[in-house]
Amino acid sequence: MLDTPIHSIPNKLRGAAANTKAYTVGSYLAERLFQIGLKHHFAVAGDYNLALLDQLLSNKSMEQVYCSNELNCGFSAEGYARAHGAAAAVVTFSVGAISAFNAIGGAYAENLPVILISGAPNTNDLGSEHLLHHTLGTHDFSYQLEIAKKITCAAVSITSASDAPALIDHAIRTALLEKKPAYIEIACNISSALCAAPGPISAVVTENPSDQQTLDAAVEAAAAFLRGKQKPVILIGSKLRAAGAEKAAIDFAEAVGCSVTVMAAAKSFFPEDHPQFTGIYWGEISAPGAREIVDWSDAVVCLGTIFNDYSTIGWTAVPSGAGVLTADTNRVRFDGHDFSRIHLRDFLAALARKVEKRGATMIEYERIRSERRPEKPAARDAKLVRAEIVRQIRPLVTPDTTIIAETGDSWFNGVQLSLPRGARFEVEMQWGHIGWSVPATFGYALGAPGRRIISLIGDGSFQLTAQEVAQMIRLKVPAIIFLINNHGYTIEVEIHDGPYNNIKNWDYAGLIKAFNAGDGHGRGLRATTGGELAEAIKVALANTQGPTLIECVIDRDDCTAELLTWGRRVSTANGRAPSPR
Ligand code: DPX
Ligand code: MG
Repeated sequence: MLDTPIHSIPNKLRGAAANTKAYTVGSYLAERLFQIGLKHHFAVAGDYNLALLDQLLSNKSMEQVYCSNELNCGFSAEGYARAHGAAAAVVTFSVGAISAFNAIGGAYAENLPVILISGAPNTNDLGSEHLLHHTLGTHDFSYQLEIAKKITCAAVSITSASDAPALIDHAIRTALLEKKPAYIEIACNISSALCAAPGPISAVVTENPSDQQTLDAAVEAAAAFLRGKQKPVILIGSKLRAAGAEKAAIDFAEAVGCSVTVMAAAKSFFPEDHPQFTGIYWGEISAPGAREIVDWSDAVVCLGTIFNDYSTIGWTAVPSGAGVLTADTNRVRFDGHDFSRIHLRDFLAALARKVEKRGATMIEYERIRSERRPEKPAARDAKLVRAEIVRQIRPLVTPDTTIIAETGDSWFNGVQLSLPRGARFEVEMQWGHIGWSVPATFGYALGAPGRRIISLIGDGSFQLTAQEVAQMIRLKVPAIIFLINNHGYTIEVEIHDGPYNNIKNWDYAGLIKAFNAGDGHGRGLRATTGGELAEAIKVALANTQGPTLIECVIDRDDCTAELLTWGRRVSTANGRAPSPR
């Protein structure tokens, strides 16, 4: 999260509610979204939400941004939340919301506070004999709320203007505190009804403090635990950002003085130019030295880590045993202890003041570290290969760059890029929805204007959500999209091959002309050699008026070595026989 993340905006800057103004349910919601720092909300129109969209438009401090479909709308908001701390998406009932639910599941898995707002049936139709369009064709309209309850941290249905302020505040507050999505359904005849004015925003954004006694006990016990260890290492996980603990993790790491390894899903959450950064830890496919440092350590301090089948390479790399200390957003566990109701950043800040230096893993790492060998440029007219694409992208990564890496070999290509201080890296590794990166790029770019956005995406993934490039053209978003056309689902080929991994080829570069439709400034270029790629990159860097998509054509089996190793292990894990009951 960049620039002005929600949790760091001082209350006085969040906009005071103008109590003299008359508020409707919709303008109340708009005011709250603005007060929590949103400058945009994403939307797809439908008759159940039109009156609500009008109300949201009445707030001139926020821009309404339109998406091509509701899945993309949800993922655009998800990308915006990554850049900006929170986001909102507005959709119509069922046909819209149920598509958006997929992205909301993603926001849940990725710990991002995305507020999904759905228009809903007129209150006069509830409990009546009326059948309504965009519903299952029964008299029960509650199914959408019931589904939403499963995939959000708070789901409310607003059928009365007088209840609206409390319900809206509850949903937004819970999302911000838990860093999870929330759902607000508003009956279409209620959004323009008058309601109370918003009170102070502090009621929505103020966190509960850590429990001081628990914090003291946890820090005492953790300091004693670390005192008994010679070779601790820190492992950074993707929940660190949601916990707002990135800075606290740096201070803690410097106090301990040990090696710091970072999980792939958390790349960029600890600076890669920091002297204690020891590389990406991903079991067998770790950066050189990182795996050894974790394996040889006698304590692994896991900060916001998520160990799933992918991040552990089919359960082959799970730190376990008495040497593991797990510190999560609100909970710390290790060696017979389990403390809750303490914020990770409070825990790290207090522990940093208590720990003794333990630099053995740094000494060890200095002995075994190997510098990456500079890659040789390919001949300008040689057929394009994957390694040459990565080589040419490296110098584009500046401190103000964000790399957005799609599920597929793009994960492994992206992980290979070194990040200067300030550069960010976004992946959706827990949810892993192919196609996420196109709308997420759109949303991220709006949430972080001024940053250079470089997206890496495979051909198969692009086919799911390609339309959102048209919205980037509409809003003149100058993202650079490297579309790796390897003619299929290569990652799936490596996990388990079959005819289902072949896809219909598209003229990806040519598609941009169709999206421009005469008045856009998107550029679409195809590179089949290193020389063509270098020329295309020059065009992309010069295009400030819209996105540039560079279709990089490579062989179907030209992938990273990491993908091959990872794919074999994941395939073995997937293929385990059922255990006897
Ligand atoms: C699937 C995946 O072309 O990337 O580098 O060629 O693998 P690579 P592509 O974008 O292909 C992606 C493809 C089909 N995963 O290899 S990762 C299964 C899947 C998923 N999400 C959704 N459906 C299927 N991850 C929505
Ligand atoms: Mg592919």
